Amino acid sequence: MSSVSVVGLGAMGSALADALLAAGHTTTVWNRTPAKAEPLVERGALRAATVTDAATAGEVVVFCVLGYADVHALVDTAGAALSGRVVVNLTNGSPQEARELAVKVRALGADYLDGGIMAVPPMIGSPQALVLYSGSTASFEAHREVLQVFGRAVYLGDDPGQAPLHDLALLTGMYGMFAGFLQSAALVRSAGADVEGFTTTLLVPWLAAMAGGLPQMAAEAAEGAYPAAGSNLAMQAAAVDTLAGLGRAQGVSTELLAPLFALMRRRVEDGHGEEGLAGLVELLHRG
Ligand code: FVH
Repeated sequence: MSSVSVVGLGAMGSALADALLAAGHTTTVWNRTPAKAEPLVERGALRAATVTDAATAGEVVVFCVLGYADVHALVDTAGAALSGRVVVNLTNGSPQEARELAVKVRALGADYLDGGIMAVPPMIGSPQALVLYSGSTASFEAHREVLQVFGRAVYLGDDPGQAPLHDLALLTGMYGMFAGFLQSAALVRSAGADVEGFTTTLLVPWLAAMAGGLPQMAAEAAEGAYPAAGSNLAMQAAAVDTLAGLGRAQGVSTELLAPLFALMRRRVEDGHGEEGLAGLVELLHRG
């Protein structure tokens, strides 16, 4: 069992501390607004009076606050008390912010791991929760058991920026899926049809089937070569004109997917109509 401190007891920090307590780890907690520590103390957590005390108490010090500016201020306050500790920062931010914080933490004599939580607070501690880590390999290996308390722990290498980069890339994929759902739900509702039935019996299985093609598209994007497997881009670009037309006819805005359709047309105009859809990566990232 390890001694772990959790700094920041919002919805997520409280869930993390709860999971540590449930797993039997000695858990010290600190929050700017002290009252939020109460329920955790009642369940067996130790209360730190200051963030410096929290840093002193834990071999592993987890930060989960609103933003990086807050983490910087807290790390500055704890200062030398972090020496010899492993700082695990689970606050959302950018790859660059993670790298800059890692430099500051290492200068204090601590190790740094950045983490991206792919879960909402009620999922923490369940097999459905995924947490991405990057930074110190030795610290990830040494504290793997603690980190697995939060959910499936996936390590992405020693560059601290990799966890936030992959976190943001996963969120990007998720929002793309939500965009498709919102547009199709609006279309179905505009026709007076059953949105819930459509979603459950048709859309979810359809998206699952289409997701099966993503590994092949990923291989093409990695290679930079886009052979069309049945559905070339010229055909798809023509079909999206029909989609946009249906939206207009039904009084449904087409603004959500319009940028994607514009990219498809541009790629065809650039002479890549015989290729597959994954070729749009070339317009988004000019390597
Ligand atoms: N909740 C979620 O679904 C997502 C899942 C993915 C990861 N995010 C990120 O986790 C960070 C914390 O999110 P949270 O849900 O715990 O957020 P809140 O419930 O709003 O709690 C915020 C805590 O941050 C403390 N805090 C804010 N500013 C400061 C500061 N200047 N100094 C010290 N602490 C600060 C706040 O303290 P208080 O207001 O209670 O005094 C809360 O403990 C976040 O990066 C998400 O993006 C969550």
